[in-house]
Amino acid sequence: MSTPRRVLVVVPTYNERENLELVLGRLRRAVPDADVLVVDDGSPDGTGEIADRLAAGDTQVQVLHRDEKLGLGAAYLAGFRWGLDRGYDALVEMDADGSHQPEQLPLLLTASESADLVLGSRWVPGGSVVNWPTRRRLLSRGGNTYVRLALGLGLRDATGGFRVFRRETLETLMTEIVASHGYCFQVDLAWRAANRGFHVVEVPIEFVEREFGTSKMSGAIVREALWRVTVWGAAHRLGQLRRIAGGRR
Ligand SMILES: Nc1nc2c(ncn2[C@@H]2O[C@H](COP(=O)(O)OP(=O)(O)O)[C@@H](O)[C@H]2O)c(=O)[nH]1
Ligand SMILES: [Mg+2]
Repeated sequence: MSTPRRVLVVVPTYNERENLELVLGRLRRAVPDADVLVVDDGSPDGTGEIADRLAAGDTQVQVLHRDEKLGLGAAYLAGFRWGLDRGYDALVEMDADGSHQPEQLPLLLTASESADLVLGSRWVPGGSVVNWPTRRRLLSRGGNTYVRLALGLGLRDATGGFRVFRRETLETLMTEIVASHGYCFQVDLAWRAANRGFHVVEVPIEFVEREFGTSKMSGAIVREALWRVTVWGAAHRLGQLRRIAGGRR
């Protein structure tokens, strides 16, 4: 690609006091040209103030404060809107807890030069997970298998959140209302992108479980993902049946 792309890394935070400065430091060293937007949902532990301090010392770091915890999906949509309005060419999703290693982002960005959406993938050859308890490993593998079977989606890791979207991909996907609040937002966008015929590529990553702070994954988040994927899957299969019955295929 000849003209340099403007890249925005959107980093959602909720109670990431011990992690944010560390991970932003790594990110700024690994991809110095990229701008960063921290989207904080009013973290009670003061993460928002830490983000403000970091932004005050670095013109490439900005902060979007939201009043309350409205979920990962809503935080990302707000961050994407912010980035699209400011003309960024590529928008990146990355966790604030160090699980997504900023040093691997250049590989994802390179892949995104010839793809509409790049997924950092734990479950393709070369991908891995470090220090995850068996419960989380099973949840991720099981969740991804269910997504593949229910939706007929040929992706190995549709639930991950280390991604690069080309601007045009998001512009299209965001013309529809994205209703998912929790982590199922990730499946939602990957599924919509694939359905729309966008070129989706998986790049192996090493996912490292956080050292500090706690996960915000909850039973409610898993339940939302389960029922939404089931409903999408049923609608998808019904559509296929209708097409067969209508003799169009
Ligand atoms: N702004 C915002 N960030 C969130 C919310 N829920 C989770 N996060 C952030 O999303 C990222 C992934 O969350 P995490 O709890 O590590 O999930 P896990 O890796 O699946 O255990 C982290 O950077 C969290 O701080 C939310 O409701 N709002
Ligand atoms: Mg995490």
